[in-house]
Amino acid sequence: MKTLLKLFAVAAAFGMAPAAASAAVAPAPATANAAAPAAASVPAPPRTAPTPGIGQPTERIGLQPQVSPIGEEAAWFHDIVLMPLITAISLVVLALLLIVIVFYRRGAHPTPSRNTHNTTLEIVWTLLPVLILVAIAVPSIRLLAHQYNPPRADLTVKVTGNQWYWTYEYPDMGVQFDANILPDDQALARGEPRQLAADERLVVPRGAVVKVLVTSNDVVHSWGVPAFWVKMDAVPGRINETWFQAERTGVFYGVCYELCGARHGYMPIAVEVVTPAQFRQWVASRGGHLPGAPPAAAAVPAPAAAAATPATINQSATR
Ligand SMILES: [Cu+2]
Repeated sequence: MKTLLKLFAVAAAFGMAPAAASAAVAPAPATANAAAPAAASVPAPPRTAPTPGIGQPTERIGLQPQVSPIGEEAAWFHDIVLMPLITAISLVVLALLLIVIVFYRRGAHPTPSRNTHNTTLEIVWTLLPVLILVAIAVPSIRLLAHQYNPPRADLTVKVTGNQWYWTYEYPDMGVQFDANILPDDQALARGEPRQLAADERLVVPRGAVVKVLVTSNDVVHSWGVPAFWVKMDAVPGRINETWFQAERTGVFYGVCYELCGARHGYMPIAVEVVTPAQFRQWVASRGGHLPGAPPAAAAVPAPAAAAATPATINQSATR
């Protein structure tokens, strides 16, 4: 008995019994120690999977579903104003042609009219096209005005075209990376469309007004995303500006829209729209910092970073 007690005391002194007990209850201490250095670098939020039929071309006829206010206005202009008008004009012209072909052919109408002037008719066919053009001009110019009068930007992104990949930079956040096309097998393995998937995505928060500065390092490229109704030439030696505001989360694809060389068709654009919290986590995972926050914020886990930073991003999220 004495020896047993002695043995137990020795074991306790070496911390064997408590250690075994805690290991049995919770293996956490060991993993916690291992995870401690990793906590400094924030893990990236999980990659969003694309939504079928959204943000990528499908077999449907018409524009891609629009997810920005400008896109919705432009789609309305296209679907409600332009397409019906074009269809109506085409049908009227076709009907006039058919009437002439059927009723005014030589067989049916052997003696042609000698009339050369008809004032009423001339006024009508001059005035009618003018009125139609004015009717188109009003929503058209209004759309242009909205496009070129952006709201205050919540976020600035610089996009640089290269032969044949894109460089993305968040100048206010200290984040920069290149985006290359994903090979077909990798794209399909990730559930992404081939030729449109990129190894790196431009990540932006939902609802934020994103100012996009577009330039090029070599030849003229063009950066655009159809679902946002945004497209801008990337011209070497010049910085063009455009903007978009994505109203829903998801992945939205585009391509280079300017013939720029042999691999022009292989520089896709993938934009991932995430929630503001996920965006903060993503910025931290890239070692970046939100505007106004010290660069050290990169070392702070996401929830703390979220609490510490004012809501400079995505103030217009409620729109
Ligand atoms: Cu290009």
